[in-house]
Amino acid sequence: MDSISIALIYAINKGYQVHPDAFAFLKSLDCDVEKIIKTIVDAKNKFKKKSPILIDDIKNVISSDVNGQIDEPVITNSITDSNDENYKIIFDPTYKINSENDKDFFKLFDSRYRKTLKILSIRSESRQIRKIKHIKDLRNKSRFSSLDNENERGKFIDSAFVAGLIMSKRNRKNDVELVIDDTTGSIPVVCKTRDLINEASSLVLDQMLMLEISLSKRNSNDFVIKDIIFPDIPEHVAAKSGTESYVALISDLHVGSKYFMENEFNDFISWLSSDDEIVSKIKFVCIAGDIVDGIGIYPNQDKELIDININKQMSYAAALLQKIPKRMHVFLIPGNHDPGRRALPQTALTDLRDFQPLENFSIIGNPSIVELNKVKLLMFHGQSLDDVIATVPGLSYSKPVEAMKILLKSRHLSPIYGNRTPIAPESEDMLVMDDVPDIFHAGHVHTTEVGRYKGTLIVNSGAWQKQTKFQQTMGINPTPGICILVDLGRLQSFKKDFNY
Ligand code: D5M
Ligand code: FE
Ligand code: ZN
Repeated sequence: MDSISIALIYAINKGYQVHPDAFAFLKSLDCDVEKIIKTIVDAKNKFKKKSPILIDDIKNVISSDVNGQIDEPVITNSITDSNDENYKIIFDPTYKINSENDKDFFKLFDSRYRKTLKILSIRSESRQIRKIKHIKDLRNKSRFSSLDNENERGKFIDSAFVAGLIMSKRNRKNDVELVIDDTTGSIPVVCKTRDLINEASSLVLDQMLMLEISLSKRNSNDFVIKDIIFPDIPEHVAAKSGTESYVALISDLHVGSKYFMENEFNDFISWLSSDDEIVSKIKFVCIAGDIVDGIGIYPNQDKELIDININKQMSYAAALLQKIPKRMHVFLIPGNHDPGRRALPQTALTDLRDFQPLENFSIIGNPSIVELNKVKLLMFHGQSLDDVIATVPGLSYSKPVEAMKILLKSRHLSPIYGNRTPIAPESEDMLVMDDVPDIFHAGHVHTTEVGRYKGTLIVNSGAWQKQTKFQQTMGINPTPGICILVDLGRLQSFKKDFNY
């Protein structure tokens, strides 16, 4: 029996149908189809879903296989006859999420350290990184002048490199003290100059950094920081698709809330079906989470809900979304108001996946990376922006782009652990930004803003919910009812406002 037949029988025995398109797709693949089907069936079992196996399920498994056990075929989707509009799902955490019974964060932070070290390894200084234990040993030897020769002692005292996670930051009268931790130990290090103190103000706890340090000449116990090296994204020329085509970026619908702007949202959907010249060029729509308002998310929310049944909220949202023209491909990720676990990374909204009229949708996890006509787009709801805005001086909810830059600089979507954003103890840190995105799309703060950082277009796509009472008391002034359009050909953006 061939492996496709074995895979099919396996699925059927477990009670799963394979959609005919998915079957045809499987046949076209040159990789371990048994393993793919087994992964999907196991995941569906875990989420207690009896829905048929679809093409998107297969693509998700292929694109999330990091161990390379499945030979990665090229998975592109043509959505027009001319074959020039296509997309790939580069990363979706849904089938990699595995931490349900795990409470151990050691592996997560170890993975963060290792993955970010790999990112730092393109910098020439990284070759000089020494383990913290080694640095401490050298300091002790140096204190007793027992280093082999004066030269070695001088060099060590003058400059050494370490890399690790920032465990604490203390602003003192004349300086800032950081504690940095790698797999061998931790040491306090001090920023003394104005420039370094300034730079240190924008770093956040638990992010990975590389530091150049020297041993203080005055007190041979203290390490002084000479340079802070962020993992950062490199200055780059973003990929452009070559031809003019648009992606529409939106987020934070909050269907079910009294404040959901249904009229404006319906106008947006109708506009997508109009014969506007721009609309004819919109090929993709990205929705960055908070599809519904959920229940029990913030104090006294029930008084602000039209519908206190989450399933009703979801099917109402699906009924609106299915009116998006089928010629557009839609990518949809969950946010902190949507059903499912709150901790990052979040799995795809499986309830929506089973909604048949959404056949032009890729319903994927948070965060996800998609490639649209060669342009790499990172989608993230943006929960961690709360923590970044709360801890970095000078940031505010009205300017989310600055906070999104901090995430790019730290090459992590949610560096701060233990504040408002829950993070799950996965054995791999899927929030490290391995790839440099051409477009970084988030929502959550309900304020639209566009910016650019080192070649990456940064978009916060606002909301479709008017200011809630809660936001009013928090002093948050949203700018809802706006869609951000990005021309994938030139990576230029503009706003389309549906307020009247
Ligand atoms: O978040 C909508 C906006 O409200 C966003 O700017 C964050 C802010 N927000 C949400 N919860 C809180 C709390 N607890 N304190 C301060 N600010 C908050 P959304 O996810 O849509 O509710
Ligand atoms: Fe929201
Ligand atoms: Zn949110």
